[in-house]
Amino acid sequence: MSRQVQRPQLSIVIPAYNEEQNIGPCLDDLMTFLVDQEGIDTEVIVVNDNSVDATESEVISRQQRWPSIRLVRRKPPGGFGRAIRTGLQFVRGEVIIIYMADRSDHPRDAKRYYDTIMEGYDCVFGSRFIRGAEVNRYPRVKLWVNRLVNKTIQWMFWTPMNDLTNAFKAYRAGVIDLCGPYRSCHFNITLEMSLSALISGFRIKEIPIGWEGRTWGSTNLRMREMGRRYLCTLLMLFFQRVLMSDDVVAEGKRDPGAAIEVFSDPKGLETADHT
Ligand SMILES: Nc1nc2c(ncn2[C@@H]2O[C@H](COP(=O)(O)OP(=O)(O)OP(=O)(O)O)[C@@H](O)[C@H]2O)c(=O)[nH]1
Ligand SMILES: [Mg+2]
Repeated sequence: MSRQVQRPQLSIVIPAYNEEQNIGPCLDDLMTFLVDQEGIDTEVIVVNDNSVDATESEVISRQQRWPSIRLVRRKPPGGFGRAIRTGLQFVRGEVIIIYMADRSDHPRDAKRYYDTIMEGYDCVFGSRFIRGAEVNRYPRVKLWVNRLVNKTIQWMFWTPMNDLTNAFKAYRAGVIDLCGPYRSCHFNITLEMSLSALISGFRIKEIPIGWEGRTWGSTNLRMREMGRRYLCTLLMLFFQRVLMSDDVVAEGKRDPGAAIEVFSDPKGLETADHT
């Protein structure tokens, strides 16, 4: 007898690397609020990338209380983008949120994302830099680089959205299917996901969010190593937008079941089957 897996309302992908002190409270806060309090049928997929600490056991210890917490272990090579891409292969929900393990994001914003998608939007992009946002402990140099990069993106893509490099965003599952498969291996996936949805013409809402700088552990984002990767992704999408936006928009609207294989049977009659 085949086991029917019911589709959860919401899938949350959490990449985690050496977050033993953060991942437990992160899951507790998220599940207590979304599942126990708000009653949203939520699955969480934690993607552990060769952590050398107790990240995995912290996740496993929460699975008895919340069986919809799933743990995915990747083989090397690691990388933020690779972890998100792996997580996206496991999701089953209609709405997908990318969420950080270091407790920088707020569960209440995840709920607001979910509600906004339910209103009819395809994507929700949180911004830490619009009225109503609340940001604490943002490292100064990083903030300066962030503002410069996002200003450049606004100018290149002619968009008012001003925090496209932040990973914490929500997408309807269909958007991920139509814009993917993604190729970025590192933090540049944040741009690949957000900008490809933007240039494909999906309905996106930007809302203010809260953000907390980490209080335990160390950053995995090495700005010097990431610069060339961000630049490459940015230029690729910029040229797609400038030189072939008609194709990009058409791809975003395509019907995934549009191709059929045609067979001819022995009687000479043609039959068709969906691929
Ligand atoms: N699986 C996996 N997760 C990662 C990897 N790199 C980062 N992460 C996770 O991705 C999230 C964001 O990484 P951070 O190191 O916090 O990067 P950041 O937010 O730019 O840096 P901070 O200012 O320190 O917060 C965290 O939950 C990390 O545990 C990786 O290579 N693999
Ligand atoms: Mg962080």
